[in-house]
Amino acid sequence: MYRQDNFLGAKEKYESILAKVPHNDAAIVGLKLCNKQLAPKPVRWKPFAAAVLVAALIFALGQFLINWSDTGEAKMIAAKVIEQQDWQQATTAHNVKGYQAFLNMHSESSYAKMAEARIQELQNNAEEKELQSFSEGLLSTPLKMIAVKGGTFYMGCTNEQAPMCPTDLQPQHQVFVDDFHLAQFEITQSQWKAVMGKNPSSFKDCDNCPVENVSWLQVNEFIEKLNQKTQKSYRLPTEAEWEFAARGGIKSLNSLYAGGDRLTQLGNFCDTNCSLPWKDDQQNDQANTTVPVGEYQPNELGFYDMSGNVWEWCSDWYDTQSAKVTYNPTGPESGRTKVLRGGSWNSKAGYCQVTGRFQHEPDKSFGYLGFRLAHSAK
Ligand SMILES: [Ca+2]
Ligand SMILES: [Ca+2]
Repeated sequence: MYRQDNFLGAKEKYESILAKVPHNDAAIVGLKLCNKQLAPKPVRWKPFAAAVLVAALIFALGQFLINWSDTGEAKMIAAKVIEQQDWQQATTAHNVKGYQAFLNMHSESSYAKMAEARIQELQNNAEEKELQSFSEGLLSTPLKMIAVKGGTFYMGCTNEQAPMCPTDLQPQHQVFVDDFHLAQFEITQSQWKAVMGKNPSSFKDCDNCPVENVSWLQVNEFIEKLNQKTQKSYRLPTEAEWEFAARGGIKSLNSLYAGGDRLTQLGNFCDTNCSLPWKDDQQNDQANTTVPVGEYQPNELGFYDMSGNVWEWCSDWYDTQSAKVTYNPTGPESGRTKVLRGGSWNSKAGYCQVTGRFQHEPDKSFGYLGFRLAHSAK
């Protein structure tokens, strides 16, 4: 500022001299010098541009960092936290609506498959609640009917049944059965007596042993009388229903016998105690003839003695198996013999496999033939 004032003062002085003496060379040179010094300074563009560029770069970097934090790892972490919170909410609610809402929001989540499985499980449970097991109290011993949720299965000679696969179990074929009820135990002597009055069994004095020595026709008389008493519609199971239940239904573990692979724990067959020529010399099930129902282990659905004790009449006429896929098959329209399933105290182990089949004319009765009851779900 000081220098500017000096140059202004000098400039006025030189101008004053030149006004009087226009050709004064010293004043002319002095005025030029003053004008040069007083002229506005040009803008220094280079440093300014560099500063602007640096500022812009810093701004851009800031923006990049802000954007990176929004779209990168931070965003992923935030999404995971939300997903975890939503999953926790769904599992706390534990209902179809909650898991469905979770799936709608997080279809790609690692919990998605679990959510789908839980929805399926909840829906199945809801259906099972509608299909209740029940007890028939009119008989001396309550008749417990287990609800069997319907489904699809391969009937006949499936891989695990290889130890005994006669031609009438082949080929395995797909079958669908609807919901139904099946008696937890073979019908006992006391239950038979409560309806029919007499006990036809060969091995008497055992109220809780299965009734045997009953023909298919006699069994149907029993059912008719029971239905009159109870105003229900009991019936024999179809062969497909029987096998589906013996295999454990939708809970099947694909065992050789009903409930497992060790027959001595599951049922009474012709073991070392048996007096018949085909007895098994290696295995001991602790029983010679019939035993009270429910003494061995149950299968996946809670049914007892579907392997062994007494053969069980089914509603079907006997036929060889068909390769066709079938829905609620009921067997041929007519025939000579009726189907029996599951083996008995006098059978080889192989007949006690869940596929074990036998047949008799409907009017025949023997000490190894009994039955259990079925009831349609609707
Ligand atoms: Ca036995
Ligand atoms: Ca049986």
